[in-house]
Amino acid sequence: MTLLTPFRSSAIFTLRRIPNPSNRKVYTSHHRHLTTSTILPHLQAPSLLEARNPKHTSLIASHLQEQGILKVTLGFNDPQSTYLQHLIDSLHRHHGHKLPISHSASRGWFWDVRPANDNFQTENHQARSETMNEFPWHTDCSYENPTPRFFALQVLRHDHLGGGTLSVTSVASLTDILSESTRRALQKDEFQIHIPREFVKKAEQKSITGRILARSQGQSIMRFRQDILTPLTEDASAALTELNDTLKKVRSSNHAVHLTASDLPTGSVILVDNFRWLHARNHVKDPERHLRRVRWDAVPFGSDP
Ligand SMILES: O=C(O)CCC(=O)C(=O)O
Ligand SMILES: [Fe+2]
Repeated sequence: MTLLTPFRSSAIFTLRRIPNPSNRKVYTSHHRHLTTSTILPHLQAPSLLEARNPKHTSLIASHLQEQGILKVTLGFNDPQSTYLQHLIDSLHRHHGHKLPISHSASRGWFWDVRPANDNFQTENHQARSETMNEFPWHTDCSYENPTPRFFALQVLRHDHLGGGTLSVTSVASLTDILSESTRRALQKDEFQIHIPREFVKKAEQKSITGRILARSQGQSIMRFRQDILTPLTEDASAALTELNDTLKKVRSSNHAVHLTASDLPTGSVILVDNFRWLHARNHVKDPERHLRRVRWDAVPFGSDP
């Protein structure tokens, strides 16, 4: 059985104040009282069978389409991420999502986000997701085109020492507070996006050039990671400065949702539209914190006006 329950946690007050990115009604009739404010949809998956249950997978697909973010609580142990494997396969078969790209033959679709001192998942290279560092606001794989539209994080062990809080902010609310000239400049192909060394696939291609902000299906979408961006014009540079200044303020504003370990405890999964939400995490304190990540449905950025 799939239950649609409001997100009950200490974060609910903050969550209620987040504008709905799609500005559309998000709940069915008996939940209509919730439509004026967006909260993180929360589903239960009592067993692995839910990942192939048409009702459950359709709800997931529609929440990803509408709010672009949701949480699922797994009612069973899933150390191999079989729920996400089956779920993404169902989204592919029945809802048109493209399958993930494998990281490697042995690890397949999945990547472990976990502090590591050795045994890195890329040979001889520690990825930033293998550190305890804070990650500033970003979208995943902004240097890739096509770019994965969705990602999910399964919490295998939450941070037991109070670190590793995941924050999210919607592109819709972010663009609302940017000036018109900045919005316009961010939509021009005047940004060089450097491909981090460990992700360069063709030696001759070390960067891509394009826009940071675009429209897709009537909504604002973004790809962004500050440390790999070079503006190519003065307008682009001024726009990037305004965007960075705005993002600095967002963390402590009511535009950001902060998901602590009590919001995303061990056994939860968060699924996110990587084009309509930016995310960040603060410093990890628990060296045993362990998330598993998967990204799927790679599509060209901004090709669908
Ligand atoms: O550790 C987290 O909470 C988020 C990790 C992340 O953003 C990433 O691996 O891209
Ligand atoms: Fe990320």
